[in-house]
Amino acid sequence: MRMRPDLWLVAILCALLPVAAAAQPDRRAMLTGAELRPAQSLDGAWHWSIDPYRDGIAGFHGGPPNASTRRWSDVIVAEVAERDPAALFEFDMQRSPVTHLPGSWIGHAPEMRLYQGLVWYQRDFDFTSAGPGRRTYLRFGAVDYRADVYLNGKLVGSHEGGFTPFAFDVTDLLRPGRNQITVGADSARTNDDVPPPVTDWETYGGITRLVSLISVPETHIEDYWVRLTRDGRIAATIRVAGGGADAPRVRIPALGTTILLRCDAQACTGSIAAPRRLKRWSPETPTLYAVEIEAGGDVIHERIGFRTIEVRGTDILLNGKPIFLRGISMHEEELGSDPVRAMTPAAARALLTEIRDGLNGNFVRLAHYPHSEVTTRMADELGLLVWSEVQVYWRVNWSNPATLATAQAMMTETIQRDRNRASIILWSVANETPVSEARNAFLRALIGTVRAQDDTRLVTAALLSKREGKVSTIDDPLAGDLDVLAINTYNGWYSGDPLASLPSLEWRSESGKPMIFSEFGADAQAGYHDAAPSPHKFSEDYQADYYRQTLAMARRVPFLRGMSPWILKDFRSPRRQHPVYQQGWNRKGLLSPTGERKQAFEVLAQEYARIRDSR
Ligand code: GCB
Repeated sequence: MRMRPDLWLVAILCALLPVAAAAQPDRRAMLTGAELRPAQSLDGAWHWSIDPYRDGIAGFHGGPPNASTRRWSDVIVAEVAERDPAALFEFDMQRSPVTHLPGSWIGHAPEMRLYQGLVWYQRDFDFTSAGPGRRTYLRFGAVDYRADVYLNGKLVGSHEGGFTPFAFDVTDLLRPGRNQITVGADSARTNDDVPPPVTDWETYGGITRLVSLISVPETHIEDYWVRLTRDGRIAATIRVAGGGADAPRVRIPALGTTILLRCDAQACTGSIAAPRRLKRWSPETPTLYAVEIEAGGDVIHERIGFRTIEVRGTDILLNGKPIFLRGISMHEEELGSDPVRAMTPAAARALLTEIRDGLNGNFVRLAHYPHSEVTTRMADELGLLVWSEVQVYWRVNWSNPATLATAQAMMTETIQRDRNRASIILWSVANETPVSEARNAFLRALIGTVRAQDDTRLVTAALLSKREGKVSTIDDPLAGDLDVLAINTYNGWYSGDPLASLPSLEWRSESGKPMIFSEFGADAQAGYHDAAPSPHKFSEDYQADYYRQTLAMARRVPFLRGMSPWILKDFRSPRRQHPVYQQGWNRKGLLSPTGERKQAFEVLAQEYARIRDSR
């Protein structure tokens, strides 16, 4: 039987496709500090169109997509259709609805509220040459979960992960005048992805952080890290792209200090003894220094704080002094009845100020994935210590090397983006992951990734504990690999323990390491008061009493060095469907979605004032 000529063509194209993919230039770049560079913002109005069957990615028999469904084609559909009566298009991005980015698609239209899958975005922009000897990068703060990026009809590259930045060198793809950018954002995930499909938070698919075009000199700073080491030196490491740079250096004008760097094939490094007049960053004095990082003709203007963090026995030492972490956990969700995960500086400031000034806190756990750079920079400025974590949550596919590689890439992108932030003291590799050999090996490899890239911070993970009667122990074999142990515990909420019995619960640990309660909490519907002697679950009274009793328990744990109860604000979670109390929200917030304080807020605030004043 003879094959139809058009199918031959498809077969040949399919055979060539892997070769074409392999021949794609690798345009990826880290571009640390990208948000500090002058940029052409591509935020604002974008067209969007759903593609639930992914017709824009592949034809329905596999193979390349049909021209009639290829959303990323460099055409103006209406013009082509006008000229050619036989032209067939089953999309028209330029006439599709418009939304304002960044922000998840759950806010685009009511029917998008629970959409999971592929959404196409497109916009035009004008570009005038960046000038000779310059490179231009297209940079995204985050696209949740997978992104395929096309410029003027060509695939530029892809990214997976949802919460970390990525940039592509698009110098040779830009044209003077009108350019067209198309992004396929796909939120669907499997157990091979990180996080897996089942979590306890909203997915917030889409382009959720800033999009920009950044032009830099041919020789430019790709990555930099300036920090105070535990032996009292200000050290700098920078990586330069685009050929050798003359005399790379780091200047801190307020200290009258210049660090001259020497380069080898990998990086340029240098250090000096920290000057005596250096004011160390701390929650009480969050001093940030203007720092200029220079290589060749490229300069980055940073603001960096200097502090040390280490562990001695069961103590956590900040700048050499024991510290207790008075914290709270937080999801990336702005205050308001209809959040779309658009974290502006004002939104981050409002949340973090409630922690610092409202709760008398000095610490925030940014759960369960890397939060926006806006938030970590705001924490630097406001003086909040930060726990930063990657979304290795509950059950990912521990035995799949590709899943591990994804988690390692996320960790690397997070560390490279944020290791200049003094506020971040803890990298967390996982949350509530059930113990198994495969899981232990996976997490040990991930801990190795962290330690290889940052020897100035502490490594932790939120672990499960074992309870027998009134005694809880930490029997997780990972404890030996971590600097700080962290425990999520919900006695009195998920267990039937009467609240009055909580203070008599005991905690034991053989590890000799500091422990923090990374979570405890109870749901309360703001405004539901139940003054009965035994208030019901979901009332503010129950939550407040739960806090009183759990805090009484915490006071008796000798090796406890901090806590980040669950959670600052109610957050969207599709698994929470009690029609009276939850309506799609996890109600363990101390604040309602719009920021009203529940009774328990004051209970925790008083405890933190007591701890602060007793030290
Ligand atoms: C946990 C999880 C967190 C959940 C929380 C809860 O242990 O780490 O993601 O939201 O419990 O409310 O059940």
